[in-house]
This record gives sequence, structure tokens and C-alpha cells, in this order.
Amino acid sequence: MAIERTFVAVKPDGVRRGLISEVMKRYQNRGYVLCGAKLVMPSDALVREHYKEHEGKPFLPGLLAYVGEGPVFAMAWEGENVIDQSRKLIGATKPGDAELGTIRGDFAQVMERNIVHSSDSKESAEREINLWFKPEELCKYNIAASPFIRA
Ligand code: 3AN
Repeated sequence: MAIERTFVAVKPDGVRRGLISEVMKRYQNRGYVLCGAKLVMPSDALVREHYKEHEGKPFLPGLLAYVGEGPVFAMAWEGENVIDQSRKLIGATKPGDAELGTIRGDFAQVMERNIVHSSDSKESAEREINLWFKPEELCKYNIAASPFIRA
């Protein structure tokens, strides 16, 4: 267990459905610390780089068009084991497999409009935070409730 940072994004469907605050609320309720946040109209190059692991997959063009349309609400969150925990908060990639109570389980129906992204490993978290944020856009601070959240 360790304090980590992860990259989370509300995708264009989530932004256009007015779900930014709903997504943020779930991370804040859990006691995670918001380190960076911004609304972005991403360039094609940025979206392509973000999804480079999917190069060559048949769904990539549709994925690039969906996310590339923007806006994307990009966030970095910090907390205990947050990379894995954030994946649990968002739920399974296929909303039909996502548990109720997760973001995708509560708000999405299909994989092509699944509202949020969250890094799936330490390496992806570091890569994605560096891709979407400049170092000066990230803040390090303690929230007032931290003594009650972490022992
Ligand atoms: P996750 O977003 O849960 O990390 P990934 O990284 O496997 O899932 O996929 C990234 C995004 O690509 C998904 N959120 C989804 O929008 C899309 N995607 C993944 N697999 C498929 C697929 N088989 N068909 C259509 N879209 C897909």
C-alpha cells in the first residue's frame, strides 16, 4: 500500500451529460486529493498518444472520434492505492458487467459511451498524468480531513 497518483478523465459523453460533479464527488467522498483538473479540447495527437496501446485494433477509429470530439475533463487524484481503487470506483469497461454503485454501473449502458477513464497500472498512471498535465499544473497539498481519512 502506498500513496499514489492516478489519471482520471470524464470523457465527452460524461461532460455533455453534466456528470463532471457526480464523478468528482465520488473521489472526494472517498477522501482522495485532487491534484490537477482541467477541461480540454484534445488534439488528435493527444488522443492517439493516450490510446496508443490500442493501435491496430478495429475499434480504435471510433474511440478516437468519440474521445477526440471533446471536451474531456482531465484530473489527477492522489490517495492510498488510488490506481486500483479508482478502477473499482469506475467499474468494468463494459457497463453491462459493471457493478451497480460504480460510475459505469450507475450511468452507462455501452462500452463506446462509458463516461470515464482511469489509468490501469502504475506505469499508465505516470505516463497519462505526464501526457495530459504540465508539472506546474499539478498541486501537492493536504486536505483538512486527512488525519481522519489516513491513520
Ligand atoms: P478502460 O477504459 O476500462 O481502461 P480499455 O483501456 O481496454 O478500457 O479501453 C479503452 C476504451 O476503449 C474503453 N473505455 C472503450 O471506450 C473502448 N473499447 C475498448 N474495447 C473496446 C471494444 N472491444 N469495442 C469498442 N470499444 C472498446
